[in-house]
Amino acid sequence: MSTINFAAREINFKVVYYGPGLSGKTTNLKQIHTHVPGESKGEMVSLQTEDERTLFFDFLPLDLGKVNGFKTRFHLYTVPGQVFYNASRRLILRGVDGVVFVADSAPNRLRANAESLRNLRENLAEYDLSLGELPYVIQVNKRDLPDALPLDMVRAVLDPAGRVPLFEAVAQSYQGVVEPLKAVSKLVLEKLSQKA
Ligand SMILES: Nc1nc2c(ncn2[C@@H]2O[C@H](COP(=O)(O)OP(=O)(O)OP(=O)(O)O)[C@@H](O)[C@H]2O)c(=O)[nH]1
Ligand SMILES: [Mg+2]
Repeated sequence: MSTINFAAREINFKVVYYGPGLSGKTTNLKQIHTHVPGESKGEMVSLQTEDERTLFFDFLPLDLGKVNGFKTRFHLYTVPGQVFYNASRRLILRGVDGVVFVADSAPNRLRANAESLRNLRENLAEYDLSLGELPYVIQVNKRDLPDALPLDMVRAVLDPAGRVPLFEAVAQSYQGVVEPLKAVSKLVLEKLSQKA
């Protein structure tokens, strides 16, 4: 749910990077943080385990320009992908405006992708939200893996109807990182203007 601060002429949005463990959600935020110019970004906060798995979330605030004189501030979050952190995942989805689903191209993660998507739907339902009504894009990450699954196979599992914008990525090389963020933020802004 976007919040508007009229005094500061600022609109805040929340975008959540969701997906199975180790699919590359944190890597997306790190890469964005590395490449975005200093004046557009705030501090990145990462709460992680000793082995760099996300424990609660990562957070990165980004300014993505002005709309009708209002500064648009996007709050990017990742969820912890490990199955047993579902309470955190659900909490992080509170007030979400848009979702980037980060899928893993590794053959042995096809099922984990599908399970994470099912878990996302379930957790959204707790807030009476559904993917059909939410700005939502898919990033198929780790396209550099020599045994990466064919894109069509990943799509068949995650979006059989072919309705969701889908982007290939090698997040650790910053390939395909900006496109899904741009696409989801555009959808979020469009949705806001429809409401206005
Ligand atoms: N080959 C390959 N490895 C990647 C890519 N992107 C990320 N990785 C690696 O995948 C591993 C997991 O990346 P993270 O970004 O920590 O994954 P995560 O989704 O945040 O994992 P959780 O926090 O446990 O949910 C790291 O070793 C990354 O370097 C990619 O495009 N290709
Ligand atoms: Mg992580």
